[in-house]
Amino acid sequence: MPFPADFTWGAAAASYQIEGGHDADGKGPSVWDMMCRWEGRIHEGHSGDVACDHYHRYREDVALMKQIGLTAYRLSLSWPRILPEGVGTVNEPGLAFYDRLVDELLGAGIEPWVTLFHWDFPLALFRRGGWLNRDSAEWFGEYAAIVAARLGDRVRCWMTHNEPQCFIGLGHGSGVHAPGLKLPFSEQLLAGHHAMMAHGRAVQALRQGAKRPPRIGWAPVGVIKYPAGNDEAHLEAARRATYACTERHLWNLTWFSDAVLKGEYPADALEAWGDEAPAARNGDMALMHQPLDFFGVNIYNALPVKAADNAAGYEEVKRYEGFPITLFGWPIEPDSLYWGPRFIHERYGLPVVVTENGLSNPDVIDLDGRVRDPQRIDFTRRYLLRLEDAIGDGIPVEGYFHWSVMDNFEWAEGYKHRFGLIYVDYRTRQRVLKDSAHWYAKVIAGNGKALHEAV
Ligand code: GCO
Repeated sequence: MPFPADFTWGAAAASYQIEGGHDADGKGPSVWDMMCRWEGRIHEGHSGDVACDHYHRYREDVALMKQIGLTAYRLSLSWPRILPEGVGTVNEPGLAFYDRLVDELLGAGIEPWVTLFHWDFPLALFRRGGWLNRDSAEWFGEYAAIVAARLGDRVRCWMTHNEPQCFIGLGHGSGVHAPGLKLPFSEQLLAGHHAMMAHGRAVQALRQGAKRPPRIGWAPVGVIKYPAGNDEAHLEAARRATYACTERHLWNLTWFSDAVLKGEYPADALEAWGDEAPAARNGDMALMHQPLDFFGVNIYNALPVKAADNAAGYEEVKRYEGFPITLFGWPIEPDSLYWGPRFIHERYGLPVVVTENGLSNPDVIDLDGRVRDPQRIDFTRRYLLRLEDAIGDGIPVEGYFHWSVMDNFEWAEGYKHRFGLIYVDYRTRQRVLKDSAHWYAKVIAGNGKALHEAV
């Protein structure tokens, strides 16, 4: 049975999506608090003001996590809850919340995996230019140092940024996410450049300030291509396509990852994007390029490609009509959890942790009070079986975090989508363990054995 004995079986969530308490106990506003007050930007005017009210109900939530048997929980910290102005004066009650949460998790035998930035950027710093300001690297470093000093005696596993492709591309390009900017490509790349320097500063701060020797990674989107056929030519085509970075957008694997893991931007992108690429000053790339302990990656799907007789050497394959999709419309592609970790490990050499994977499903509480979500069970089973294949083929995969531990605020989509193992009734904030949570509990208890048993 290939899952290693110490495999991490987790679930994930993010501060703005579940906490609520948007102005509780001295918290400052984030760009998401701003965006949610911007008319017409969020589905039906929803906001994360209360969300799952996890800020007040974290004890109940940790108890539910324990019931599922999670060995780890991936949370993110709200930067403006800790530093209302983003820098300067620390909001002690905000920091104390994370203290209590970490203690509660450890008391339940659940290892906290902490993400420093999952998109709730302090509004005060946005007004000073946000990621477009080169000083943002120092701001983020200051925040990371405060967190390391406070939580670093108990937290061992850290991630810096969640999905730079999204908070830059959607936040500063398409404007669909906060802060809602539609900047020219060159400005998006500049913001991303500073965010990667911020990543570097944060890694340094964690290594300097954390008492427990930290294990540090990050959590970008895995933009993955997989071979549409079995032979070597298609495999090589998929590898090339996964590593390619020439199209003028941020939906690629290598632009940010090469910077962080190799200390250079990919040559094909620099050639294709020319003057639009940021002019790195002396030391910028070295700062981004800090040693990491694992490559965390969020993988939901992937795109099939095949070998082709063209300049690129590959082309996308159209999916068949009626191809399975989730409520979000995202294709169900279990192969992504095989090829994603494999191609990432081949390029960057680090052990891989799947920091997010899951689906949006139209779950309801049935008349008898149960939440039956066979689609989530089937989806997760298919994906995890492919992850197991990757491990079987020698790819070091150390953990898997289901997105999400509970239904939550899905950004511009508001509460339309339910990704949770735990159902949340937003009228009452009542929680119900879905059938998938009970099934996942069995998977965890047997270290993956249940994946091979009929559901
Ligand atoms: C992400 C997002 C999550 C989303 C999830 C589903 O990291 O993409 O961080 O916050 O809720 O991916 O879209």
